[in-house]
Amino acid sequence: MSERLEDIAAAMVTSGKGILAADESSGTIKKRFDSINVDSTEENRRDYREMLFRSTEAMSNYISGVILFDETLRQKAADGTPLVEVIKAAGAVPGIKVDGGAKPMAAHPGEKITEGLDGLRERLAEYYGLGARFAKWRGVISISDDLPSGSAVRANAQALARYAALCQEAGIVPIVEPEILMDGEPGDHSIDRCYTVTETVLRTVFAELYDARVALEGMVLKPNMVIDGKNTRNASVDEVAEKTVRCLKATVPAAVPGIAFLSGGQSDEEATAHLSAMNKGYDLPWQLTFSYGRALQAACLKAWGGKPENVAAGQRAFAHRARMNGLAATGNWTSDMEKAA
Ligand code: 5MM
Repeated sequence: MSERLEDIAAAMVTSGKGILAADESSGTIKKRFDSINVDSTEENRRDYREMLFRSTEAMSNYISGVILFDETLRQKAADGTPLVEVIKAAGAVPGIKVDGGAKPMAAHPGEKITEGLDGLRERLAEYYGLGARFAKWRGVISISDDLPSGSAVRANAQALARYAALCQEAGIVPIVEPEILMDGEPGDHSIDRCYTVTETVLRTVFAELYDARVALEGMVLKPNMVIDGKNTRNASVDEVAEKTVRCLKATVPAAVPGIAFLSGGQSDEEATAHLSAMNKGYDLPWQLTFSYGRALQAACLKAWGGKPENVAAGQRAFAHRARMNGLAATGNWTSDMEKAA
């Protein structure tokens, strides 16, 4: 693989493939394992992720890159092969989550600011040495009638831009992830409120990226879709697709090679249907694909249940979701394919 930022970014958004977000931090993976009554030990986390990365059919056909948590980037498979090598052998690019998590923002009740810039230059150099060729930083934006505040949007956008510039300096492609929460509290916002907030946030993020001298050709954007809140969800697939595409076209420069959505708490099938509708119905200046965590892993996690004898079933579930989303990334998914499977 070539080491130019543009080439790495292009590989991450190859047509018909998308990114597996497997970068759950210790707290989040524990929550996921709690849901299937499995202890979150280092070995169980390794076994689970090894199962995903060794799903050859899914990985080599539909997954362009994998976002890892620090522990996983350093971990070895049961047979001693570094997990990074397992990912590379499947033809996918290894990536690393480098943010230090979203923390309560002082004097801003209900809002968060992502930490982790101190020492980032040194960490990026180490991660490059360990094989990471892209990174991810997530800014979290609350949404309600009154939120977000302008200062929380600006602070998060500036942190994303400073992170992105440091990544590019290190030869690493930054995934820039400003997430407007669909499943936060109160979760009763309309799709039009989500449109307004997403537009403001993306405008602010791209202004900060420009000021920070980030090369747009060497980054990938990971946004939320324009969608109503978890307690008001009823916008149709077509409405979500139309409003999301309109919002992105109004805010994301065509120099950005690709946009890879987060799933944000949508059901597996919703996340797939929305992506497919966007790719099918619109002429787009960038590649539009997925960078799902929950919407790629939920079925697999359940099928596995922490039992070695269920590894094949877990891999089948993951392969199915990966294939459905790979088809959605070219607008070729239909709901009949879910039933047939
Ligand atoms: C996999 O979850 C990622 C990391 O979460 P924490 O740092 O909170 O543990 C998360 O950033 C994820 O990459 C994106 O939100 C996309 O995942 P979903 O589940 O929303 O598709």
